Amino acid sequence: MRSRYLLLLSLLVLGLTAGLEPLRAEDTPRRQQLLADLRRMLPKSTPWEDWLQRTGELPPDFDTLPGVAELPNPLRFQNGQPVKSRKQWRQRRDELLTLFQHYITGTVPPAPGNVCATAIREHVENGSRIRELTLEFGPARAARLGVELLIPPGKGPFPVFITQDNHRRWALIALSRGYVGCVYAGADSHDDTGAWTKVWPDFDWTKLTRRAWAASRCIDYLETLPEVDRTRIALTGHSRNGKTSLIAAAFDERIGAVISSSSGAGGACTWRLFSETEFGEGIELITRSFPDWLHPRLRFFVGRENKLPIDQHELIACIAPRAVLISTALNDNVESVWAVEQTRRAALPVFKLTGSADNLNLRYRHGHHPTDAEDIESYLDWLDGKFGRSRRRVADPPIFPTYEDWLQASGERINPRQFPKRGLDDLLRAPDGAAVTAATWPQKREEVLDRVRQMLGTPPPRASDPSGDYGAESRPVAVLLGRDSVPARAVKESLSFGNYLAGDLYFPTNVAGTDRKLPAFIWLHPISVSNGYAAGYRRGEQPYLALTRSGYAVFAFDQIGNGNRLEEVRNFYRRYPHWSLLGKTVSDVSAAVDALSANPHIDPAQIYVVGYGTGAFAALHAGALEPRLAGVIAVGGLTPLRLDTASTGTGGVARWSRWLPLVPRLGAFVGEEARIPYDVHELMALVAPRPVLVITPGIDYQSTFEYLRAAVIEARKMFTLLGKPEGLVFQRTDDYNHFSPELVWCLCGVETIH
Ligand code: GTR
Repeated sequence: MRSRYLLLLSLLVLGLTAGLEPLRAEDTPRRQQLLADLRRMLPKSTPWEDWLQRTGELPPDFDTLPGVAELPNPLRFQNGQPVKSRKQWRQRRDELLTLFQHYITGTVPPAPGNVCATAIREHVENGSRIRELTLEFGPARAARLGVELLIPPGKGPFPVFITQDNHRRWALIALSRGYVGCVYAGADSHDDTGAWTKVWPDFDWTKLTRRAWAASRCIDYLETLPEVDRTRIALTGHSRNGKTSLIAAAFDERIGAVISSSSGAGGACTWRLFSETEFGEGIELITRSFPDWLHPRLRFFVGRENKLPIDQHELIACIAPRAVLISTALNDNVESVWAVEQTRRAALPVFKLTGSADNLNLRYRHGHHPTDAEDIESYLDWLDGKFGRSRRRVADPPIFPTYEDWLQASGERINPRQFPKRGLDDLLRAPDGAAVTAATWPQKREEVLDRVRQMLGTPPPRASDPSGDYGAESRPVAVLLGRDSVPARAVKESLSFGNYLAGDLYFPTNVAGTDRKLPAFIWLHPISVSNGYAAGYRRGEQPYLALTRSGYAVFAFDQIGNGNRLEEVRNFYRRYPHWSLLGKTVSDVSAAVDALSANPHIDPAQIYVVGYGTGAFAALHAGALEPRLAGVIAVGGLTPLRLDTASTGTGGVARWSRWLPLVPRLGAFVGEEARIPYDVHELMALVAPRPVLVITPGIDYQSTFEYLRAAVIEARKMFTLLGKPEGLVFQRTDDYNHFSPELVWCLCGVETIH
C-alpha cells in the first residue's frame, strides 16, 4: 500500500502520468478563453474563484481530450491499449487511481506508518468493551483522529464494521451481529481530519478524501489488535460518507468489503449519467454546494462530462475483486437506479477479470434518502455472506431491462442490411422519385409515419378516458417525489388518466371560477428516475411551475421508468415485447391529450408538448404521431439518427436503444446508421405546419450542431411547402446542456436568449 502511494506520488511529481492533459504554452489563450466561457455560464462559486486565483489553473484544452459519451471502458489504458490480464489490470488500476487523484480526490500522502493509540479509555457494557481512543500519526505525530471501538464479548477474532461518527448506531447493530464496530471522527458531526491540511501542506486532497484516508488509519491500528480478523474488514457510510467509503476502498486494499449506501453523485452514480441532463446532482451543483468535497478541477468539466478521462464506475472497478454493495433508494433524489445499474454494468468486466463477478451487488429499498434499522441489518446480512459467516446471498437484480433483455423477450432479429441507405435529402422525394408537393405530401406523410411506427413497435389496443380522481397521486407519494407544494398563484389538480396513470395539472389561480380557456403544455421530463417530472436536483424553479406562473396550464406526469412509475419498467418488455418504451410514452401523451381536451379550463386547440433531453426526443415523436398536439418544443440532446455514428462522440443511437432501450429496434442499426428507417428531420416535418421550436445548448455533447442544423434546414423545406416557413424555429443557447431557469423564462417569453 505504502509503496503504491509513493509510486503514484512520484509519477505525479515527475509529470509522467499517462492521460493528464499536456501543458503547452501555445494553448494558453484558448484555455483562457475556455475559462472565460465557463465563468460566464456557471453560477458563481467564490471558493472556486479563489482556487483559480491561487493556482492559476486553466481548464484542459478540451479539444485534445477524447470525448467519450458512454461510460469509458475500465479495461482500456489511457493510450487505448486493452487490458488483457490480471497483471495488466494492476497497472491500469494504478493509472486510474492517479487519474482520480488528479480530477476528483486530490493527492493523498503515503501511509504515515507511525499510527499509535493514546488516551485509551475502556469500559464494559453488558459484556461488550467500549474503547475510546485517539490515534496519532504523521510528521511529528501532529495528526489526530478520534476513534471508538465496540468490541463484542469473547476473544474473537471478530470481523470489523468501520463507519463514520454519525453512523454510530449502525455500529451498535454491527456489534449485536458479532462485529467489532469502529466509529471514527470523519463525518460532519465530528471531523478530526480538517486540521490535516496543515500537517500535509503539499497535498491537495479534499475533505471526502481525508475522511477516506482516516478509515485507513483506523485499519493501521485495528490490524494490531488480536480481537480483529484482519481478513474481514468492512467499511460503510451513507450519502457523502458513502462517497468517502468508496474512495477509501478503492485506495486501500485491506478493506475487504464496502457498502456504498446512497452515495449518489461522486459515489456510485457516474458524472456522465447522473448530470443535470438527468436531473441529477451533477458537477455544477455538487462542486458549488460542497466546494471542499471534491477537487475544484472537476468543475472544469461541467457540461463536458464526456471529456472526463475517468468516471465513477472506474473507482468502483478499482475495488475489485473485493466485495461492493451499491445500496440505493428507489425515489431518492441523491441517486438514480438507472445510473447505478449502468455503473454496475460498466464496472462488472473488471470484477469478471479478477474472478469475482458475484462481488458487485445491488440492493434496493423503497422510499427516499434515509435508512432504517432493517437496512443496516440487511447490509450485515450481505457482509455475513461475503465474509463466509452465512450462506445467504443478499443482492437484488437490476430493475431496468437491458437491450439484451429486449432481444430475449422479443426474439426479434432485425437485419439492418434489408433497409435502404437514406440521407437527409429524401423528405421532398416521393417513393417514385417525383418531387413532393403540398398535394402529394399527405400520401408521403403516411409512408413516413409508417416507418416511424414500425420502429416504435406495435402498440396494444387503446381506448380513451376523460380522466378522474380515482387513482390520482396521493399526498404521501407527492411528498415523496417532491411535488406536494404549489407556489402562490398556482393550483394543482391531481388526476388519473389513460391506462390508470397519475398526472398533475397545474393552473394559474386566476383561471379558477372563470370560463377562460388556457393554452396547455404537456411537460416531458428527461431521464429523471428518482423523482420523475419534478427534477430531483436543479438550480432554480421547476420548469412546470415556471410555466404555470407565466399563465399556462401545465400537465405533468412521470414517464415509464421514472418517479412513481419506476418499477413499471421492469417487466415492460415481457409484457409488450414488440412495443417500445418510447411508444408507450407517446401513447401516454395521447392519453394526456384526451384528459386535457375534456377539461373545461383548457383550450383543446392549444395543447403543446415541451420536452427536454430524452423528453425532447419523445416530444418530437409525440408531435409527429398525435395530430391533436398544437406544437412541439424540444430542448437539447438531438442529433439526426442517420448521422449519429460512432464518430459523433454523442454515444450514437445506442443511447436511445442500448443504454436504455427506449426504442430497442434502433439498436440493430448501431454501425449501420444510414439505414435507419426514419429521422429527426422527418419527425419535424410530420409536425408541420404546426410550430416546432428546437433549442440546442451551445455545449451539448449529445447533439452535433452542424448535423442538427442540416436536419432543421431539410425539415424547413416542408414547412415552406405547407406555407409556414416561420413554423420551425431553431435556437442555440450560450450555455451548457441543462434546462436552466433562464431557458425556462425565455420559453415563458420573459427573457430572450442572448
Ligand atoms: C446532499 C448532497 C448529496 C449527498 C447528501 C448527503 O446534500 O447533495 O451528494 O451526499 O447531501 O450526504 O446526505
